[in-house]
Amino acid sequence: MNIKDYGFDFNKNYENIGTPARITAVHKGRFGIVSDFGEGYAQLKGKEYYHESEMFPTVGDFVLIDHNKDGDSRIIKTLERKTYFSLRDPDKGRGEQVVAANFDYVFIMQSLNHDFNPKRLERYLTAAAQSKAEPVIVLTKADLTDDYLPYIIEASNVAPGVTTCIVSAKTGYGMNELSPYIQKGKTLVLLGSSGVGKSSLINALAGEDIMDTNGIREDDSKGRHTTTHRELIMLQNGAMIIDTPGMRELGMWDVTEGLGNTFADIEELAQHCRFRNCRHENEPGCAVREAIENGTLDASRFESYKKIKTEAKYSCNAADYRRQKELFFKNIAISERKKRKDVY
Ligand SMILES: Nc1nc2c(ncn2[C@@H]2O[C@H](COP(=O)(O)OP(=O)(O)OP(=O)(O)O)[C@@H](O)[C@H]2O)c(=O)[nH]1
Ligand SMILES: [Mg+2]
Repeated sequence: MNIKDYGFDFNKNYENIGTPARITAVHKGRFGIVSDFGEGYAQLKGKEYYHESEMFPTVGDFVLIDHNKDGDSRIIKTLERKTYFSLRDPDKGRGEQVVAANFDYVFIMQSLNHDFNPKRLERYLTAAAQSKAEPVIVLTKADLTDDYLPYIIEASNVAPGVTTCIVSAKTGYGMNELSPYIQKGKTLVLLGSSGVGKSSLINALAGEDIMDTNGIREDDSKGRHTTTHRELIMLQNGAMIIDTPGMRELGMWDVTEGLGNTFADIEELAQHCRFRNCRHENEPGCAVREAIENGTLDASRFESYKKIKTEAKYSCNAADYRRQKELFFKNIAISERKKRKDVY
């Protein structure tokens, strides 16, 4: 096994710090890893992570470890991320959760039944745009409908220029459309609600049942939250896929940058408003309102933009709040340690 096969391509020589590894799974307090020593488990080295505020690793991260052949290795350092995807962490209230890192493509998945929802698609796209990786819309369970066209039209309205693939893991329909993304050394992350068929897609690509899957509720097509932790899997051809649990709610996190890509048309229009701080409400010379009135901009699309922008603002403030809080407690810990040192 060679860590380069897992996409490790840092130029820097880390030999005197530790062994490079990639995080393949995140469990409670323990991480699945691969390195030149093979597969194993690792835990965080307390000093670096709890006192020197190293970035907590997530699935897909490249890290440096102190290899231990007899038990769990120690993770010393998280290396810089090329791409990452983060959400507001529902367990931590306002905390940020980095869902996955260092992927080349984001598969935004919805199924062609009750799950299809253009508004949700818009929200995922915004977060994907912020990740800096290439988004691909994957509409699953093609075998459940005879007419894909309305879905393709809706998806392309929300995401002009983003590739949409229609697939069925059950019949194999459209699976070859995904091959440009399933390439040796490349990593992709699957995002989508519970039950859309993320794990089933991996099984279909792998040609065997490596992931657990579960039936959805008949009445409303909701999934059963089968996948419970994030995991990176390498396929036979050397492509890597990160499976994620279905997310109940996609919170937005610091998405102001991503907004510009998904709503580029609105941001462009706003440049032509008479006032630079135009709120696009009742101001004279507002190019956005004018576009809505003459029908070139969809009013509901503008509503989504406003809503996401408000959430993003809230999230940015939340990030700031959390940083302040962490700093506060860190300072207390440092002064406590100093006091103890002084006493002894
Ligand atoms: N008809 C049909 N059913 C599918 C297809 N793909 C998956 N399913 C079914 O959808 C259900 C949910 O699939 P999973 O792969 O477990 O969904 P998931 O997105 O991984 O769900 P979570 O792990 O809960 O997030 C299972 O019963 C699958 O058999 C498909 O292409 N067609
Ligand atoms: Mg799953």
